[in-house]
Amino acid sequence: MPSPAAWSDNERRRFVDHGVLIRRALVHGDILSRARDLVGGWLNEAYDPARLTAHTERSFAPELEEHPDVLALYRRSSLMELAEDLLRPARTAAVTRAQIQIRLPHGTEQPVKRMHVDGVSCPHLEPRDLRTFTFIVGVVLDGSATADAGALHYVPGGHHRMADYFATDWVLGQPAQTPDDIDTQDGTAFTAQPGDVIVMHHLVPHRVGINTSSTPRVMAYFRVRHAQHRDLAMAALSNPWLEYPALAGLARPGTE
Ligand SMILES: O=C(O)CCC(=O)C(=O)O
Repeated sequence: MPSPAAWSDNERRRFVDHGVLIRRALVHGDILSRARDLVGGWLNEAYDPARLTAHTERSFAPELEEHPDVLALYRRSSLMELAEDLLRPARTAAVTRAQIQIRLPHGTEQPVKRMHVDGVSCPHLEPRDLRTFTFIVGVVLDGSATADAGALHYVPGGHHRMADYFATDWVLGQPAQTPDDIDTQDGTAFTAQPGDVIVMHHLVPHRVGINTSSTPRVMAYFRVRHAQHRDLAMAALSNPWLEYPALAGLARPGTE
């Protein structure tokens, strides 16, 4: 049984191969319910439908991004320790804000998100802006039990393909977010219950679709950066293990 705040050798190897790790029911009790109630309250009382596209591109409930009860999902569960463990012996930069993403029940004109890698060629950024990070941690707060209920879909192992793409076919400033062979994939749905957690390498392409259920799917995301990410960001696009000193040796020869 792995320690709740450390990754087992098998999990590390799986992260190197698939770029994704999942821990079920990692966040629970008051930590989960306080954050869920805060976001639920915002959705009922403060959400302005005129801002749907902006919220979908950036974050819902921007007023709550730095709220202690939202940050507690990361800081007061074992997530912060797990995040630090993945980069050890490198240090992580402090995580000071959350992104809240809600997929509203079908019938709302919410834009879908095609396959992309965060912070590169985003529609809401200047093409030459890079807003990358090392990996993302997502916590399900509500909904998302099935694939068509607005689940996050990711391409397992897609970080290898994206690193190759960034090394060979891509230039900073171009509008295309992913190569065609990634863009046309459905991806694997992160079918999950509240409290389940996904840890995903920054280079893993992902998308979200419509939510055909009657319940909003609510997730809180935390972007984790290597302490020197600003200097490493460009090179890390084509070298997935540059920021993970302990994982570089586990990568399969020829995949990077
Ligand atoms: O809604 C989600 O779960 C994912 C959103 C997403 O891919 C993003 O904000 O870049």
